[in-house]
Formats: sequence, C-alpha cells, structure tokens
Amino acid sequence: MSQGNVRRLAMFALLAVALLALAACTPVAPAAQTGAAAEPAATEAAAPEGEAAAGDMPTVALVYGVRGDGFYVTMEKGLRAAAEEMGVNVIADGPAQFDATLQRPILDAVVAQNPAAICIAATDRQALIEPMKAAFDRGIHIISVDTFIGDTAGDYTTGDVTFPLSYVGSDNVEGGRIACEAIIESIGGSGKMYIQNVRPGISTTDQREQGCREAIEATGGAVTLVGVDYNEDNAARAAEQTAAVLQREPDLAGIFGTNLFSAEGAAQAVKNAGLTGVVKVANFDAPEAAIEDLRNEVNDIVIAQLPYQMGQKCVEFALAAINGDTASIPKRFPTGYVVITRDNVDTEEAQNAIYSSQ
Ligand code: T6T
Repeated sequence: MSQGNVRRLAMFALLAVALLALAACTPVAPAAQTGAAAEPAATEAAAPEGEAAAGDMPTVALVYGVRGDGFYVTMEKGLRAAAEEMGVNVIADGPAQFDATLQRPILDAVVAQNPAAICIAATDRQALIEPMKAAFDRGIHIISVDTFIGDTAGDYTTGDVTFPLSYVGSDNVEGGRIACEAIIESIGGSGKMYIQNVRPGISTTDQREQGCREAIEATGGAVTLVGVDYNEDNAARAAEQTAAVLQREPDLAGIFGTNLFSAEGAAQAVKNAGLTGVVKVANFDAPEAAIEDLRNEVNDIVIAQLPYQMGQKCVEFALAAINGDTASIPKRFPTGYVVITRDNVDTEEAQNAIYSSQ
C-alpha cells in the first residue's frame, strides 16, 4: 500500500471513531418528556422543561387564589422581589373568583408554559390535587403557598398527598384560635358568637373556623356559636348574611370574619346596624380598610398574615429545587402572624404587615 493510501485509511478510521463517539453522546429525551416520570424522582431525574435551556433564567410560576385580593397582591410582590434578586423569571396569574373551576384552566395554561416550578394557592383542597399532580408528573416542582391540598392538614410527609415539595403558609388553626380568644376576652368571657366564612373545602378558612370553634369549646358553654355562614368570598354577601344574623340575634356579642372579604362584609353590617363597638369583630387579614376599622373601633383585632414572606420563601425553595437541592427544603414552613390591636397599630412591625392593594 502506498503511503498516501495508508494516510487516507487512517483518516477514515479516525472519522468512524469520532462519529461513533458523537452518537453515544446524543441526549435522550428526559423522563418528563417521555411521560415516564411518575414518582418524586422527577425532582432529580427529570429535568423540568423550564430548566432545559442551559444558561437561561429559570421560570417560577405563581398561581394565586383570586385577582385583586390584597393578600395575593402582597404575596406576588414578595415573590417578584425575591425572584429579581435571585435571577429568576416569574409568571403569575389567578382566577377572577376564588373558585377551583376557574383556577384549574389557569393552572393548565401556566403548566403549558413549562415553568421549572409552581407556587400555588389551591382554591380547593381536593379539586386541585389531580392537575397539580399532572404538573408534577411533567417534572415541574410544586410548592403549596397559603393553602394546602389533601386531607392531612398540610402534612406532605406521610399524608394522602406527598408530591408537593413544601407547604409555605400560616398556621391557620392557631390563627382562628387567636382571633376568637381575643373576641371572647373582649366580650367578657360569655355571650353569643357568629362566624362569617368563605366556603367549606378551602384549607385555610376551614382551619380558622376549627381554631375558633376550639376557643369557643374551651369556654365550657359560656360562649355559644349561633351559626356559620358561607359567603363565597364575596364581601357584599357577607354583609347581607351578617345583617340577617344581627336582626335574628339582637344580643349577638362577637363575630369572627375568617378572611379579608368575610371580615370586610361583617364589619360593614355592624356599621350599617349602628352597632360599632357593641358587637365585637375579629378580622382575619390586614388590608388598609381593616386597619381603619380598627382605629374606629369597628373591630378590635386584625390578624395579619405574612403574604410577602410567603412569596419570598416560595421562590427561595423553588430555586433550591431547581438547583437539585431538595434536601434542604422543609415539607412545612409556617410563616407566622402579626397580631394588630389599637395598642400596637402604629409600630413599625404592624405598619409593615399591612397588605398592599396594588
Ligand atoms: O385569607 C387569605 C388567604 O389566606 C385565604 O386562603 C383566602 O383568603 C385570603 O386570600 C384573603 O382574602
């Protein structure tokens, strides 16, 4: 063989080896894209699609409970502020009403944009399990924020639902207890109470009602609960229902409004009936209007949650998961409260806890 032929043969051989090596390196579809990722391994093995483009900023989505609610407005602010600091892209959306049938298509539309993680305040503890699990099965990290899903009080370690990475939110049984113990004290330890609530099936407000009932039971019968009404997250309906109870129970002593709109409606009815200061109101959530009512003695206690911090924490956990560090994420992260009364309303802590309205 001539020297030229030997060199040509050597080059063919090199080319063949290179082609073989290249074929071995061709990436296979991640499990999430082939539909094979069903179990929590998805957080490690299946690269979520939002992470796929190397070098791109990861995207974290927020699916909140309802538009125009100061609580979620504040949560989104906290989430966006943390995301900006951490170099994370954000998409955020929620339904026009606090309703699972309206929230589900919003979640589906968010999932279709392939975020790496979703922080979600599920508007129903059962109805959202299936679509959230479907998102998880695509390899998207799921974190509950504000509300939890399933039957086991937000315990994602051993309960019927374990796929979310964490539940970031208030201790709502404790919140309901704090609210109702405060009313019980202000009515002198005995009398009739009434609860304005949103709708059964929402983890947060169910638990607040539970905490309030526990506080009432602890009085051993001195305080009685005359009823609970559900307003569908509508302040006008809450006001109508409360007005009817004020008519029916002229000696009603106290009312617990379990969320922003429930408390707003209850307070409005008390004002309309000229019973300011006579019927005591405990207000869950802290929009500006509730603080004004506190100053005007329409209510005596405002329980401020920390939605800004919930948003911040959720993005922090999401980024840890995106970076493969799920071990450092607690399954439950309680965010705490600031309890606001006329005694501390002007402190920095209380003022910082008031929700933003836009
Ligand atoms: O109380 C908050 C939130 O915690 C709850 O889950 C739903 O209602 C609010 O958004 C206030 O309107």
